[in-house]
Amino acid sequence: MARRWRFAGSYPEVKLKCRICGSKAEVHLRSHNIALCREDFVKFFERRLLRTVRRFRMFGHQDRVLVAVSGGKDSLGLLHALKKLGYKVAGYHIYLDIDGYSERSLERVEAFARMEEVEIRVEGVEEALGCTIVEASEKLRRPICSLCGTVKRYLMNRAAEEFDVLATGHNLDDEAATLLGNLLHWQEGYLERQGPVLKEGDGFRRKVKPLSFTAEYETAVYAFLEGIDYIVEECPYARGATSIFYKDVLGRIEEKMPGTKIRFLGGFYKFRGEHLKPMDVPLRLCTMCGYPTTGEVCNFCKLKERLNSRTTESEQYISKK
Ligand code: Q46
Ligand code: ZN
Repeated sequence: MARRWRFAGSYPEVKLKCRICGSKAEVHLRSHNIALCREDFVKFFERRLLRTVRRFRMFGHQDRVLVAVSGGKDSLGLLHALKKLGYKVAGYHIYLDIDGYSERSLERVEAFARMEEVEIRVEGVEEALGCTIVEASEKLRRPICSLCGTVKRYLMNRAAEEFDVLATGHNLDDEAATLLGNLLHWQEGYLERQGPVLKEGDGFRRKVKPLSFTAEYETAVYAFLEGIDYIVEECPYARGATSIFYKDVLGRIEEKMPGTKIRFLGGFYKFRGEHLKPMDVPLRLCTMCGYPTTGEVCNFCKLKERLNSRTTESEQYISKK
């Protein structure tokens, strides 16, 4: 679903001046109660990103950071900004093979890699799983997004092995919507783990979300101003997702009370740091692939096994006929 982003300049009645330099403002950030010109907005965006990285000790200039990129504004904007700020970055894209959406995403990712001269590794789900996500969902009659989540998590963790940190483009709107969902359903385990940093350990690399305090509107404006050609459409399976409903609800609250999202999430992180301790779940190595897991076999290998047994069952059925 394509969204339209509003710039202050698109309202003839709004004559705002940049808080920093006094020239004509083009970006109005109601949640921060400031208006900025293009150049100062870009600086503001990058400064806050840097502050978030440092405040949560996400990584340093000596670390190699793998940025997971979908082809959208958040992840490409993050990779671009981190590179500009002098971090050692590379991108990682998972080709999902979904309708025409995946081709269009890959085109954007490849064009970005050429233009920015940054390495972006591409991995296809089909090679890793033996079939596409859509085929897996049809064969196992399971919701596509839950399979997709399992596969993406596994592949990302595996790809991050050669790096120090794995960064994703989750923004303030994503994180606030996740928090709302976790609170509404009182998902204690998820609440304990929801944060801008997931510590490394037992074979997993540290996972970080440097855009946790940056609104989706701001990443869209940044990507536009920095000339990033990103994919605007969302995955067709995202339509009707509960997370989008939560984002809309929070968006309406934000309209009435600017700054609510940032206070909601920031307040939770503070509370979590003081009162919630994520439980230490002992991990062992998957007996099939050797990757860390809580059980004997990891979810990805279980999925592969189920798909293989389905294929064998249908082959037997056909050969009997
Ligand atoms: S989970 Fe579902 Fe997303 Fe995968 S199938 Fe598309 S909407 S891409 S974040
Ligand atoms: Zn495994």
